[in-house]
Formats: sequence, structure tokens, C-alpha cells
Amino acid sequence: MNIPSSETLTPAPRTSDPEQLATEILERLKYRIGKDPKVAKPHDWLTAAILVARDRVTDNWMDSTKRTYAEGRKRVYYLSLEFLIGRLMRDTMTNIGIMDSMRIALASLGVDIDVIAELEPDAALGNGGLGRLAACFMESMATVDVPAYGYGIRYVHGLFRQQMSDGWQVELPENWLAHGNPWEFERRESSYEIGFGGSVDTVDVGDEAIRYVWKPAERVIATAYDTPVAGWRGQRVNTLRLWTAAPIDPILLDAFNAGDHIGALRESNKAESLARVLYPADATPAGQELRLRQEFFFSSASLQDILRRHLQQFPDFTSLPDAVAIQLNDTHPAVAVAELIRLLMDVHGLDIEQAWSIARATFSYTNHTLLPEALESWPVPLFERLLPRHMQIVYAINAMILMEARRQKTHTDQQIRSISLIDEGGERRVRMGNLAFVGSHSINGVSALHTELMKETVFADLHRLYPDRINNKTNGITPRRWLMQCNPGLLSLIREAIGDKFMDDTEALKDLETFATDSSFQEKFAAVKRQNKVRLAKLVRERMGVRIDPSSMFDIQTKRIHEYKRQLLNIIEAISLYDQMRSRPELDWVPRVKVFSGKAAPSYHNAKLIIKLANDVARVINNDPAVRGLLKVVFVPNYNVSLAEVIIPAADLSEQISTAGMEASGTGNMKFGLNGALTIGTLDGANVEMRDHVGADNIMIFGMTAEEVAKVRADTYNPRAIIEGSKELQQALSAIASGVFSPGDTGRFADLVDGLYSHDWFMVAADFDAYAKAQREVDALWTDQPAWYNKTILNTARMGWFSSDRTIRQYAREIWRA
Ligand code: T68
Repeated sequence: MNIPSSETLTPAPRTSDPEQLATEILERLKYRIGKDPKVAKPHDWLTAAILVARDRVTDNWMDSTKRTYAEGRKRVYYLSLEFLIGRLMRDTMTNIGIMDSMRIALASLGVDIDVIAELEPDAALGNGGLGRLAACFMESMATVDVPAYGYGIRYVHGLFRQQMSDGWQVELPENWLAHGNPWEFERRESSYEIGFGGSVDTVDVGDEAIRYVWKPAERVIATAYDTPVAGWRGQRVNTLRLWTAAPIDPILLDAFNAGDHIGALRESNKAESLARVLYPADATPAGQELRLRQEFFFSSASLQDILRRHLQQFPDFTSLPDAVAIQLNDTHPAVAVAELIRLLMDVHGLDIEQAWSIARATFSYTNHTLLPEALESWPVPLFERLLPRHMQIVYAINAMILMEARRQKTHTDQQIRSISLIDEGGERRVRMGNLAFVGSHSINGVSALHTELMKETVFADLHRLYPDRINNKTNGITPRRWLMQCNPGLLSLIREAIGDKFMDDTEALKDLETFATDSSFQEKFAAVKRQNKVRLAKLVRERMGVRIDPSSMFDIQTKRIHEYKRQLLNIIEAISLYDQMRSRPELDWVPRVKVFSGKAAPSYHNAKLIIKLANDVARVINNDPAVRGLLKVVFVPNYNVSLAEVIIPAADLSEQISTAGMEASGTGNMKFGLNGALTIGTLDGANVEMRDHVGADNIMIFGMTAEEVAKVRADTYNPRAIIEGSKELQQALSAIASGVFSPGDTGRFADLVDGLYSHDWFMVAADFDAYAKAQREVDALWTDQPAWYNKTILNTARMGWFSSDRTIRQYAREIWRA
């Protein structure tokens, strides 16, 4: 029998006229979902529409894979414990160019695409910027034609849902797979065994050589699920491969038959727990055994998959670094360095020098934080118990590195200690950042400032040993999701003004510059902004019962809640403004709505207290008639990708106010700027480069620089003296401390207020006056609307450089050589 090739199965190039699409939707509804249109529920229509899109993507997916083989292209593997992808329907349909026809097709069947789009779950397999960056990168790699796989975990439960209970954050489980996931393909054949624990044996393999054999005590199976990721214009489709975990024996029948029904499932439960939930840690490592297990689980499965694919095409692994680039997204997959060496040595018979040099030529590592408490490390006893062979490899690598450092004679004993893969101060720990660094040929930061600080702080000594390895790749965002899809009004306006070139080359947004002073364009730009604000106001009223006025300035801070991001600075400034509005009602106050949104790590006490404070302050201010509606504060619950898509286009003012030197890059800052918000921010992370691109006149920079922060910290910073010297700040703090916002519970915010007086690690007091002054300058600018829109239009025009297409091209050229 002749087996048809997939080509002969591919229908002649499909048209995307609405009639054809409608026919396909009905087909999927009937044969894949088993429903008649008369009884189909909205979810069925959603699934049917997604299946139509997925089938079309699949044609290009297979072509892309074949092309990668045929052209002998290098493959990039992006290893990330997080992919914060959000909804995929609009993204995919837009990228393959069927969005408009789909709308018409569905309408002809009596279905509103906007209604079913809202039903698609928001895949929250990530915490914040790091996970969202991975998602933007996946889309950009497909767009700029880099053959790539994203590897991660298919968490059954993504990031928790946030609810407010009397203003406190409550975490509820998230269940994105409740209705199944029509995007993914299960790949039973791509399954691998992953071991944990046990012991290491040696076997004599002749010629005085020995081989190490790891005998794990536990084994689980990793199975792949693939989601196609289509780039802009749909030509390349890459793969997001997420691993799920299953036991080798689903049930222990002996135990079951002996009546131990729970015990019979113990192994099964343990295995499945590996892929059950995303750790809700942001910036702090979750010091849990399960976390290390997750890290090893997905690293090992991904590497086994990569090596298998390599051997299908090449005779051995000497060619690995030419055919493969593996990017480690933070240290979460750093154990892959040891695992690759183990696989090459113990399974494929290479010696340690060969394995080590192949690993280093293949891996590269992206650092996302300088916060010392956020640098991952694992207690040696835990690491050794779970991964005994990897512990040996870590020691072997460490010996090589430390000998090299000693030979160079440039490092003091203290510096040698800081290079070591083992932290010997106190409980011995494996330093994952150092492991990722020494195992990579490239180590990059995510903004120019962050990269310089990496060289001067966390990696100073490693940088001296390997001065050519640290490089910068400033983050970016995909302009498809973060402009074209989330802001259709602005998209049409820009196309009308400058044509479509910017849709393929975001930097062509520059052509808008000439319109920045054009009053009729300004009016249209303002009208689009207003529409977006009306949409957000509607959402706020529906979800929270609070009315906000779209003609007020929408002043927005959305991101994870963290002390270094200084939501507290913003809230205190709101309190101070509230004081002033009441005491000087005769002044022309600019109407403002302060919007906050973001999640706190469940175990992060102060972050949760900041959420409560925002809600308590909102209640008091929003209900005080003396304010006459001139100031409103809202905390919108459950920030996620889809909510961001509504909030960001509605912002007039973007708050990017972290303590200088602490935000590695930020990416929300870029999304707001691109959508025509003015930024008020510190010289931190990518804000510095945003100022360079949009021009210092078009961004409101305030506060201490990173250098000043470091200096003030070193010179015994005295926040109490600063607070006592600032009338506004002192008043705002005493309002909080005296229970104005927590009547009957004056001690509620003591941890926050006392922290400011006693150490103020994040320099809220030091920057307060500068921040308040900058806010009043923002007010003044707002009263001159032509000047305001001149600046915000220039922001949109000049933010094109921050496209993740640019970032990915830099990675491809300078790190991956792909
Ligand atoms: C963020 N990091 C940076 N971490 O904070 C942000 N951490 O400045 C940067 O723009 C972004 O990465 C992209 O580079 C994170 O988002 C985490 O989410 C995280 C998660 C688990 C453990 C540690």
C-alpha cells in the first residue's frame, strides 16, 4: 500500500474567505466536538474556531520543520520554567491573517467572536515579567524566522487567581484546562524517564577508564504536549513543548489488592505533583524540594529530547554546539548544565573535558535579577540526596574552575570563594547562578544598566575571570499583542497616518513623529485614548462597582506587588495629594484616577499588606465628598495578561518607580509607552534606554540614580531624619499610622510604616519629595493638552526599538549564531 505523504493530505492552499471558514467551523463542530449547531454552547464554538485556526497553522508548522531540516538550520531551545502566554486565539488568528474573515464567518453562524474570545482561558504558566518575556520571545522567534522550541512544564494549575476579601488578597486555584486545551497535541511517543535519588555506581570499561552509572531510586515519565506558535504573517511556526509528569506504574496493584487504596496511588500522586502547580514565587526562590524536582524534571526531559533529535541528524555530539543553542531563562534550568554533562559522559561515553566544552559552547544564560535574596541556591544535602550524580559533576566542574582561577593568580582567597559553585558560608549550598555562569559561553543581562551592575556586583569576580562573557540584550515586547491586538483604535489611526510599514518593522513608527504637533492628529489620538479609557472604566464599574471618569488622568501602576517596585511610594503620594486637596480646595486640582493591579506572592507579608493599604486608602478617598471625585483610587483584582490588554491602552500615565538599581529591566514600561502613555519613572532598568529613545523631554524622570542609592546605603542612610524633614511625607505616614484608613485597627500597617522609619531599604523616603514634585509637573503638563499629546505621540513613535523582534535578532546574531 502506498502511504500518502503529509503533502498529499494537505488540501490545496486554503482560502480564508468567510464562507470557507464557516464551513470548516461547522465541520469541526460536528466531527471533532460532536455537536449540532442548534445545541452548540459558546465553548463549543470557541473550540471549533480554534481548531480551524490550528489546522491552518499546522500546515505551516510542518513546512517550517521540514525547512529547518532541509536547510540544516541551527535550532534554538529556550528553557524556561515559565511561559506566561495568555490567550492564543486572537494572537494566532491575527498572525495568520484570518481574524477579519473569522469574525464574519462566526457572525454568519450567529456567533460573536468577541464573546467567545472572552471564554478562552488565560494561560498563566508564569508569574510576571520573566514568564511574559518568554512568551513574547516565542512569538518573535517565529516572526524573525529563528527555528526554535520553547521547553517548559505543562502546569495543571497556573498562577493563582487573586480575589479580594475585605481588601486582603486571597489566592484561589486556577484551572485553565477545565474545558480541555484545543491548541495542544499530546506526543505520547516523546516520553522520557526522569530519575531522582538513589546512588552512583562505577563500572570498569577497560583502558583504565571507568563509567559512572546513576541508579535512581525513583523514576517518573515526562511526556510532551506541543502547542504551535505562529509568527507574524504566519510563515514560520515554532513549537512550545511542555512536559507533563506521570508515574511509571499508574497504580501499585499489590498495595491496592491488599486493601491500601490510598497507598496504591501514592507513587502516582507524587509523580503527578511535579507538574501540578506553578510556584507563585516572584523574585524569591521557593526553597522547596518540589521546586528543585520541577527544575530537574523539565531540564532532563528537554535535554534528552534535544540529544535524541540531534542524533537523528548527526553521527555524534561534536557538532552539538553548531546545530544547537540552549538558552537558560534565569537559573531555574541551570541544573541542565550538570545534566547535559551527565548524559554526554554516562550515557554517550564522552570524557569530562569533551562534555564540558560541548556544554559550555551550547549553553547561554539570561539573568533577570540582582536581588541577592533572589539568587537560587540549594542546600548541598538536598541536592546530593535528589541528584547524587549531578553533585559529583558540580564538584568536578568546581575543581576545574577554581584551579583555573588559582592559575591566573588574579583572585584573592575571598574572590575565589565568591566564584565557587559551593557557598561555604553557613549551611553549604549549591549556587545555581554560578553554575549557569560557568556552564555558558554567554551571560546576558536584560537592560544596559542591569548588565553593567551584573559586572560590578553579583558576578564581579566571575566577570574578572571570564571578561568576554557578560553581554547585554535589552528586553522587548511583541508589538503584535501589545499594540496591534490590544489597541485596535490606535492601530487604525496609525495605519491611516503612516501606512502599514510599521507592521513589519516597528521602528517605522518613527514616521509618526511629524504628526506629534498636528492638532487634528492629536485630537484623533486623544479620541482613541478616550475610547480605551471608557472600556476600562466599564470594566472597573462591572467588576468592582466603582465609577471612574474617563476624562480624568488615568495614572496606572500594574505589575507584581513587591517592595522594590514601590507601589507604597505611589500610595503614600496619593494620600498626600488627598490631604492637599482637602486642605486647599480652592486650587485647580487635576482629576486623577490611580489604578493599581498586581499579585503578591502568597507568603510575602509586606506585599500583601501593601494591597490591603491600597484598598483601604481607596475606600476612604473614594467615599470622601470633600474630594469631589477629583481623586479616585482603584485596585483591580486578578491582574493577568488579558486584563493587561485592557488596562495598558487606557493609561495616560505609566508608573515605573522602582528603587534605582533594582528592576532588571521592566517590560510593562515598554507596553505603556508604546500605547501612548507618559512615563513617570526612576533611572532604573530599561527606563534609562527609554529616555534615550523617546528623549528626556518626553519622559518624567525623578529620584536617585543607582549609583546614588548605593552610595547613600553605604553611608548610613537615616530615613527618620528625611521623613521628619518632609512635611507632606510625615503627614501621610502619620495618617496611616493613626488609623485614618484602618479605623479601629491602628496597628494594621505598622510593619510598613515602622519599616520606613527604621531602615527603608527601598528608599521610599529618600525619593518621596522628588516623586511628589514630578507628579505636580505631570499635572501641569496635563493642563496643556496639546503639549501632553505631543509627548505621548512621540512616545508611541519612538518606542519601536523595544520590539522583541529586535531583541531576538540580537540574541540570534550575537549569542546563538543562528
Ligand atoms: C523580571 N523577573 C524582572 N522574575 O524583575 C524584570 N523570579 O525587571 C524583567 O523585565 C523581567 O524579569 C524580564 O527580564 C521576574 O519576573 C520572576 O518572575 C521570578 C519567578 C520565579 C523565581 C524568581
